[in-house]
Amino acid sequence: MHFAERAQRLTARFANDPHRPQYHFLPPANWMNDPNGLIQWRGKYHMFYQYNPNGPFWGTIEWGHAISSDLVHWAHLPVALVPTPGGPDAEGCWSGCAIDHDGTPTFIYTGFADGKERPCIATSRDDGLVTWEKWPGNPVIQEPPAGLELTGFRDHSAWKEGDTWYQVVGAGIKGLGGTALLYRSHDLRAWEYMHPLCVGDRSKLEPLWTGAMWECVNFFALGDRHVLVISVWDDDPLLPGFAHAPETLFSAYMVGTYKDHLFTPEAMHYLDFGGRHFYAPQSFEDERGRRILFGWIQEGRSKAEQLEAGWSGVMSLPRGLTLREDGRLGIEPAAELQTLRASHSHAHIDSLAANTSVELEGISGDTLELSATFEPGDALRVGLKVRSSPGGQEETLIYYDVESGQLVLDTRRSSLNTETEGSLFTGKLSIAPGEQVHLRVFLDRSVIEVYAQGTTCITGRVYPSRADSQTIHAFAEGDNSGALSVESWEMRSIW
Ligand code: DQQ
Repeated sequence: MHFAERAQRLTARFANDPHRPQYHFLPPANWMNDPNGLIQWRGKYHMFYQYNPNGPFWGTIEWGHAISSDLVHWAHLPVALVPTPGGPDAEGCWSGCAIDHDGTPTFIYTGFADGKERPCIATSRDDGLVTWEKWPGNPVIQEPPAGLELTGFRDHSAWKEGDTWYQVVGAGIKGLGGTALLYRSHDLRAWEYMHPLCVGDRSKLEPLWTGAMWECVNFFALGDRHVLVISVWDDDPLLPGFAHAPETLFSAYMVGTYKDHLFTPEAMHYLDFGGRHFYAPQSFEDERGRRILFGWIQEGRSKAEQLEAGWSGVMSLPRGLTLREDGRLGIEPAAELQTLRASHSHAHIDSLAANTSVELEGISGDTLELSATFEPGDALRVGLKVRSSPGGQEETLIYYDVESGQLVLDTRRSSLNTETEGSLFTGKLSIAPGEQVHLRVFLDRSVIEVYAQGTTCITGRVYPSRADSQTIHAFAEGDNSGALSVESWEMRSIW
C-alpha cells in the first residue's frame, strides 16, 4: 500500500475525535515529540520529528518525516530514521538537526543505546530527503569530554564558519547547571571538543531558573546578536535552598554576543509561558532568510486518555523570530497561516461594564483565529472567555491582568473531565498606561496558542467535555474597560 494511503487509513479513525487539531501538524497516529532536522531543501520545507510507531507513548524513537510547500499544509512521508539493532542508536534515534554539507543533506542526531547518548550522522541522496544512510563509523563522538561530570549529553545544533563546522551538544555539568558543549570538525566525522559555549547556574532563580541540563540547544545568529534557545530539564526535584524546584520542562532563550567561540548572554526570557506545552523547540533559516521555529505541544491529559485517543503530541504553528530593538525576540505566527482563514466575523464593544461578560455574537467555534485589541481602561482584568459552554460550566480564560502586568491563560475550568489537567499560565507582558493590548489567539480543538504584543506567547491544552463549549465572551473585572474589538476567522483544515 502506498505510504500516503496508509497514513490516511491510520488517521481515518480520528474523524470524530473532537480534540484532534485540524490545522496543527501531527503524525497520522501514535506518539510525537520534538521537531528535528528542520530544513528547507530545494524549495520544500521538511519537518522530521521524534516518533514512536508503537503507540501514543514515548519509546522506540524513530524520525517521522513530513514535507510542505508553504509551512502550513503538510504531507506525510515514510519514516526517515529507525534504530539499527546492535548500533549506537539501537534504543532510539533521538533529537538532532539537518544541515547542507556541500550539497549533501546531513543529519546530526543522538543515538541512544546501552544507557549511552552518542552523536551520530546520516546522509541522504538526491531523492527529496526520503532515504537516509547512517555513517558506518557512527558514533562520530565516542563519549562526552573527559573530566566533565555530566547530566545528559544529547541534541545538536550545527553551523559553519569559513571551512569549519561547529556543533553544540546539549548537556549539564553536575553541580553547576545546563550547558552547550562546543565541538568543531572539517568533515562532520572527526570532531574536536573545544569548551562549553556557555554554562548556566542551577542555583539562580533570576531572571529565570535554567535547571540542571539543557535539552535541544539551538544556537544561531539573528540581527547583530546570537540567540541560544534551551529546553530546561532537571533530574533532581529538590533544589538546594528551595523546598521544590520550579516547574521543569519549559523553553527559554538567551540573546547575547558570540565572540572567540564563547557566547555571553545579555538577556534571558521564556520563549513561551505554557511550560511543557511548548517544549524542545527547534528553528531553521528558510530560503527567504526567515528564522522559523516549531515546538512540541505536549498533551495535558492522563496517559490513559492518551492511550484511548490513539495519538499524543502536536507541533506548534510555525513562529517567525526577529530581534527587536529592546533585545527581546519578536515572535509572530508565520504569515502563510493567513491562507487558512475562511469565514470572517467582527465584534466591537465600546466599553465593558465592571464585572460583566458579554457573548460575542456571530463568533464561536473550536477551530478559529481571533485577533483582539483592547484598551484596559480602568479594569483590573480584561480579556476573552473561549470554549465556553452555555452557563459557563466549562470555559477557558485569556486575559491581561493590569495589576500584575501579566498575560494569563487559565485552563483550570476548561473541562469537566477530571482526567485533564488545568493550569494557570502567566507571563510578564509590558503594557504602558494607555497602550492597547493586542492578542492573536489560535483555537484548534485541544490546542490554544496565544500571542501578545508580538513577543509574548502562551501555549496550552484544553479538552472540553461538552460539544457545545464553543462560545466566546469578552469580559472585564474590577472596573469598566475601554474599547474592545475582535476579528475572527474560521480556520480550514490543513489535510
Ligand atoms: N527528547 C529526545 C531527546 C531530547 C528530549 C528524545 C526532549 O533527544 O533531549 O525523544 O524532549
